[in-house]
Amino acid sequence: MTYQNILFDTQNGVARLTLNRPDKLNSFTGAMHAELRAALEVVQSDKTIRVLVISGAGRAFCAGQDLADPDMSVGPLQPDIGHVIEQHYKPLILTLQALRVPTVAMVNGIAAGAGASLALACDLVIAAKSAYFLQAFSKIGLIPDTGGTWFLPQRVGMARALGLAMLADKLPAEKAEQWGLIWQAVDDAQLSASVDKLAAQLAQMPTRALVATRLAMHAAPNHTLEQQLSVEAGFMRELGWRDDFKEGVAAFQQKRAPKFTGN
Ligand code: T3D
Repeated sequence: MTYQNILFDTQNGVARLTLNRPDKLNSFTGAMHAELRAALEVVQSDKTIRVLVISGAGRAFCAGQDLADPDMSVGPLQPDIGHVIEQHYKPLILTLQALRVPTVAMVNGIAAGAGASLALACDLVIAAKSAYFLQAFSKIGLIPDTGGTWFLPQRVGMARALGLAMLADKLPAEKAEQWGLIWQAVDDAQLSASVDKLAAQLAQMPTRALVATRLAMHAAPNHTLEQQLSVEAGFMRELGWRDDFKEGVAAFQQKRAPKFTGN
C-alpha cells in the first residue's frame, strides 16, 4: 500500500509508524485511519517485526480527530460521532491492545484529544519535555474517548483524571511522568536517541512474554486475586512451552546473554 497520511517502515525488527499531516498537527482523518489499519495489519502479520514505535511528524504527536474532515460525517445519523468511534477509534485501540509486539509512543509534541489517548494505548510512552497532553474534549462538548476514560483514572487516579478531563488544561510531559501517566519525559534533544535505544532493547526481548505482560496487567482490574492468579498461570503455562523460555533458562545456566527470537 502507498501511504499518503502516515510514514511506515521497518528496520532491524523495529516498525516505525509516523502520523504525517504536520500542517494539521497530525489530526486523524478517515483516510489516515484506513492507512493506520493497513500498517497495523502488516505489524500483526510480519513476524520479523518485534516492536512498534508510533510518533508524529512536525511539532505535534497528534491533535485528535480532524474537526474538518468530511469523511467523519458518514453514518446513519448526521452527525453520528458514535458511529465514527465504533468504525475507527474503537478498532484502532483494540488492535493496539492485542498487537503481537510491544508498542512505544514517541510523543514528540502536542498530544490532544484522541491523540493523547492513542499515546496512552501504547505500552510505553516517552515524551519530549516540551510536549504536552491535552484532554481537549470538554472544550468542544465531548468526553475523553479512544480509551481516555479507561486509561486516565487507572494511571493518575480519579481526582486527577476528572480534573484533566473536565478542565482541559495542558499537562506538560514532565508532570505527566511525575503523575504516572507516562513512562518517561526526556530532553527534546535526547528523544530520538532514547526511543531508538528502547526500541532496539525491546526488539531483542522475548516478545510473547512482553505482550502477555500487557494482556495480564490490563485484565487484572476485572478480576479477583484468585481469578488473576489463574490468568497468570495460563500465560505462564503457554510461555513455558516457548523457545524464548528455553533460551532464557539456558542462557542463565550457561552464564551468557540470551538470544531471544520472539518464538
Ligand atoms: O467525529 C468526531 O469528532 C469523533 C472523534 C473525536 C475524538 C477527538 O479527538 S475530539 C478532540 C479533537 N481535537 C481537538 O479538539 C483539538 C483541536 N486543536 C486544538 O485545540 C489546538 O490546535 C491545539 C491546542 C492542539 C494546538 O494549538 P496551537 O495553537 O499550537 O496550534 P493551532 O494553530 O491551533 O493548530 C495548527 C493548525 O492545525 C491549524 O491549522 P491552520 O489554521 O494553520 O490551517 C489548526 O486548525 C490545525 N488543527 C489543530 N488541531 C486540529 C486541526 N485541524 C483539524 N482538526 C484538529 N483537531
